Amino acid sequence: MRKLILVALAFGTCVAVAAELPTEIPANFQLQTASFDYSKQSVMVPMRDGVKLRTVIWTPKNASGPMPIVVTRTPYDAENRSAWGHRPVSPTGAVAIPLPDAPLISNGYIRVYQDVRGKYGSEGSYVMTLPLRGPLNSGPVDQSTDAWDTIDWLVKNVPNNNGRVGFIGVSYEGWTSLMALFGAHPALKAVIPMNAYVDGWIGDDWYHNGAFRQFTLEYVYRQTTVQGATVIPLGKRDAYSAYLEAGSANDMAQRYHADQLPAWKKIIDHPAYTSFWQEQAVDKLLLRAPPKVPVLTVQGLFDQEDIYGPIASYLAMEQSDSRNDRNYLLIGPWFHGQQDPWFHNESGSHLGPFEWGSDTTRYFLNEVLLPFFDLYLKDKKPSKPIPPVRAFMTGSREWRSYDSWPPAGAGARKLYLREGQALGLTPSAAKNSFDEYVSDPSKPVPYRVQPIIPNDDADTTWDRWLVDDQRPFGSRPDVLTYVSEPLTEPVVIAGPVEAHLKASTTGTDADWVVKLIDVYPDEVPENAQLGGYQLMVSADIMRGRYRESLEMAKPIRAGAALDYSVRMPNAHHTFLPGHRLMVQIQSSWFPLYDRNPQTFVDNVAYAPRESYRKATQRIYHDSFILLPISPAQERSH
Ligand code: PG9
Repeated sequence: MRKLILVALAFGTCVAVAAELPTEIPANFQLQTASFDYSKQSVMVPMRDGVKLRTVIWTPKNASGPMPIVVTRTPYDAENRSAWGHRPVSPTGAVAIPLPDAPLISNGYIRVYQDVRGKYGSEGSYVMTLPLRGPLNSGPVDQSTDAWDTIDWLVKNVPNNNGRVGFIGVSYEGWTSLMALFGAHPALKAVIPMNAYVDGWIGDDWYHNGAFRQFTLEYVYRQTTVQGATVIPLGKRDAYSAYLEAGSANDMAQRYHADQLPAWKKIIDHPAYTSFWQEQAVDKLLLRAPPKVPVLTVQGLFDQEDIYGPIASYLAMEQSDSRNDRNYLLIGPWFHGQQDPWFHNESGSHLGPFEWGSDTTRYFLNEVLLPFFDLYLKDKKPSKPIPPVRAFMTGSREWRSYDSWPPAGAGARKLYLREGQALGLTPSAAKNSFDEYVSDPSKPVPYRVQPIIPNDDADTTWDRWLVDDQRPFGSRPDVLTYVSEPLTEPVVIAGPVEAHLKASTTGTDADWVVKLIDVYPDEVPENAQLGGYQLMVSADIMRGRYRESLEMAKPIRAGAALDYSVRMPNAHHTFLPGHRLMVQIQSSWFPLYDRNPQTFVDNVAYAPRESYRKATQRIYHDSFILLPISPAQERSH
């Protein structure tokens, strides 16, 4: 604070002079840490190319012997990532550290977070999901070498460690965890990739079956305009109207200069499943270089960002797990990362209006995560053997254990779309019968009820959208709805769902969206909100131009009835008696996915305004959904 002091000068005049009192903030305040049950330090760890990565290390003080180290490598700020919202500084590590880590810090683990190169406190260049060294990366380093160098430094420099290291992380961090498996350091003994990004084209963040997820614009902008993070100045409360006004995905990016961002360009300039995507698909890489380290993969059934990758990478690793004792899978009823409360601070007892009957997050942390790390990082035998697969079943709301995924005995059963908007186990007798709708790109089907709040707005509910009630959409004239009779017996599905459509369009390109829905009875006594609710159990989109080849787009023959297969996410669900099965079909899911102009253009992301045209779509009644019907025998132990 400024203070005026009157100074009398020799000539008797008075002049006002500004002087400052000393600041009350000490230059070097020493935090009282003597009573803390952990120590925390931030160090710069050198990589082989001289780049130093900021690394935050939490060490419990009261451990009885040498401790294992658990590492997360993140693009989301190691310092902030390792602080827990309600009491980031506390003498008790289990209070100060994010909840998922509390069991670790209280059970004698050293916990480490590191900024990946080029982000936040780390030096070096940032490349989004930097590919492994090879055809897509001619440099000397990648995330596998950074993981190796980090592990090497930690085991040599962190006092009182037991020489064993585990990796864990959600999404991008799940991907960096998987990267540590390639050419793994001998001290890496266990990895838990959660909701990991695995294949950006088939079914994770950027594309689903070739349809572009333009909603990722906010993410790319946030992560790649500055070394930290910043928010796109969208200027709209309803993303639907923002994207519709703009035009194509690239028109939208241009409005915010995001078309200058190299990561954005790279994604939209590789619209087909060419070597660019195939060479970095982690499941394919794992098939080529099977890991020897035990891995526990975590998949969310309602993961709105990476619903494909985790099970895909689990299946790839399963190929080399000949004794079925090294490759584990956990499937929970979670949105993206819900089981890691740092991201959302939400309990795992519910999702939207769905109550699971127990806190599935606590179950994960205490019954799965800790026993897994204890076994492989401490040689501590679990009280019960760890089953290869544990999965929460939605509908019946229970945990089940299996030897493999999909569970043995699951058999594919065809569910046909029939006349009269019905579903049945036998195909329609009528030849060439169909239903049709007009898909109009100037009025695309919203993927949620408007206003669609942008992801970066504080009150976004993006993470819950996969459990939105589908009722508002079925009544649109551009959405076809097929529904079964009420079930008299439970129908259990466990595994991947696939739609086989026979369809035609009057355009030369088309998107096909298929939703498998559980329709609740009109009234649900224990939860009134669920009366008549339409819950998506598995749903996805495919871009028709990739019907014949994922690698090369081809125009669709207008008017021809052609076969399309739509790969859909895995489900683990019981349709209970009294419930009905429903299938909805439509040709847009906006603005999550960019609009298909319905006229073939080179790259949909740059479609000119005049290419967007209405088209009449027909769905023939020999179309069917392949359901992984399961006897779902629980493994006994
Ligand atoms: N789904 C986010 C992401 C992963 C990988 C690449 C880009 C984005 C994430 O939550 O980290």
